[in-house]
Amino acid sequence: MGGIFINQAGYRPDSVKLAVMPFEADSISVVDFYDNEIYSAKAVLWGEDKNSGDTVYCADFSDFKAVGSYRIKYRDKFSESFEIGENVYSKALDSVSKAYYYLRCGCGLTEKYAGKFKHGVCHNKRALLWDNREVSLEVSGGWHDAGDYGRYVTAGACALAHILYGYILFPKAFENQNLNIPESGSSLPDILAECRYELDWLLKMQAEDGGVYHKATTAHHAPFVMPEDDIAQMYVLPVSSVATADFAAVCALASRVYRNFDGDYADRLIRAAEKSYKWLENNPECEVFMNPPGCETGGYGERFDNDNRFWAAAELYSVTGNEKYHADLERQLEKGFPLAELGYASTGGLGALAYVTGGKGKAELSQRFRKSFYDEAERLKAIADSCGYGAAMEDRDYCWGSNMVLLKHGMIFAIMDRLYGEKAYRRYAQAQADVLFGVNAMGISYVTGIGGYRCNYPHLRPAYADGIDECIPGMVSGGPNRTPADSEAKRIIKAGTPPMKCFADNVGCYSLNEITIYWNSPAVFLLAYLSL
Ligand code: 9MR
Ligand code: ZN
Repeated sequence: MGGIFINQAGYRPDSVKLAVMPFEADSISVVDFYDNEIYSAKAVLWGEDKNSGDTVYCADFSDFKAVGSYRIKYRDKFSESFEIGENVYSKALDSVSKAYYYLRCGCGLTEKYAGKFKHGVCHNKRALLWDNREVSLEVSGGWHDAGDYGRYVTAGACALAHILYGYILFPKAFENQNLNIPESGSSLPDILAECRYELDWLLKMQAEDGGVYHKATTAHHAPFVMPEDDIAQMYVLPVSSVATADFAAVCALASRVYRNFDGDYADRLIRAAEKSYKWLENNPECEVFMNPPGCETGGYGERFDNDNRFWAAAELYSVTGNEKYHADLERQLEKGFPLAELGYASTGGLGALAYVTGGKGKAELSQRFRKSFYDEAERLKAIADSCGYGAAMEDRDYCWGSNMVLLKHGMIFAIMDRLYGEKAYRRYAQAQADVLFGVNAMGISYVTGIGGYRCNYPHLRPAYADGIDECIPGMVSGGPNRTPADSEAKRIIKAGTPPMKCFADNVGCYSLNEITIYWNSPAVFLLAYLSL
């Protein structure tokens, strides 16, 4: 890791470029492949950084713009190597996008598309309804959620939302993508073909009456075996109102996006969304999901569904313009929830995005959503300014999956620029990507396959069971967690460790180093923005 921290995914020629050092330095130089010093910049004391406990020095080498491959040097210390080039973020975008192909369930991964990470067909047997074992359902397909082989509706909807809103806002970033997936070369952009794989599974999770089953998993997490070797019985767990609302929202969103490519598919999606919305109307009470006794896979528990119902109403309004949905979303808004949250557990910001990208919004509400994004961006900017590494992360943000928080904050900055022309936030969006790719107190790139010093041993079953030392690329690790929750992490992370250092690239540490589809997806969004 060298001790000089830079963005190991690289920089575009015009990017802001900062090297950060947790030691005293008064200058740095940029060196080429032969270690010739070809540029130098001043390093200055930034100060004490609270979340890392480091005394941090910074050097700004933004004015160095020559395309090429370099390292940063100070005396006998070097950074990892990095590139300067126009396409560095499109390459990173391709990598985090391709990750979804590697997570496909219900099919085999062939050598043609997966290379050495190929594997056999998995999880394609019929699943039993948890509550009535006489009924079996065909729910194969979709993406494995994470390090485990479960498939969860709210998690899937959240991942799809980040990617599809990213597509709506930055279509050009995806135009020439070649992900080398079976659908490559069709009329559909590769990213949309990949998302369709998940959407087709989601559609199977809708019950006859429009309610949507919460998840399809085995009763317990599989041991660390390849997906095709996980042959335990699969179950479909009960309907929840959060899953149903998220399903309605994301199917409506997808109908907007796929309309331009495949009218029949778009029709199918909007019909499915409307059917689930009817279920929500008929079931106004919040039906939370809790694991029934005997089922120990992820719960994705949420206590309220107003934000989910709001998102569904906002998306259906954006697609149909039907005033009924507008009245509903206004009614949900009265319940009060954050309007700039973009996660699976709090979807108010996704509803706001649905509304403002739909083009049908009313001025007063559009203003309100703009203000909520703006207030959040200003709050986060102040936090980033008070971090030596530029992370818009408070102490409490270093939770399970903290890289999702980091990237969602990057999304807020990107939204401010893209939707409202507030260009000054770009450097803050860039800074969150810098942190992800190495400008952090561990000096590590949290994305597998990217950077010389990077995560390589995430809690990801096939990555372990395949016996290949090199990890499947493009996977975003959960990141530092100041309250380690698994026994391995509790053993490794000593009490009093600063939040930004509560991390270990260790396969056993699922509360620090797992991967999930909804930690990759905000990276898709942010990198799409940064690539343009
Ligand atoms: O991402 C989830 C995290 O926010 C929770 O704190 C954690 C404990 O409930 O669960 C995480 O979700 C896991 C899910 O339940 C099952 N698949 C793997 C997910 C990532 O660890
Ligand atoms: Zn599978």
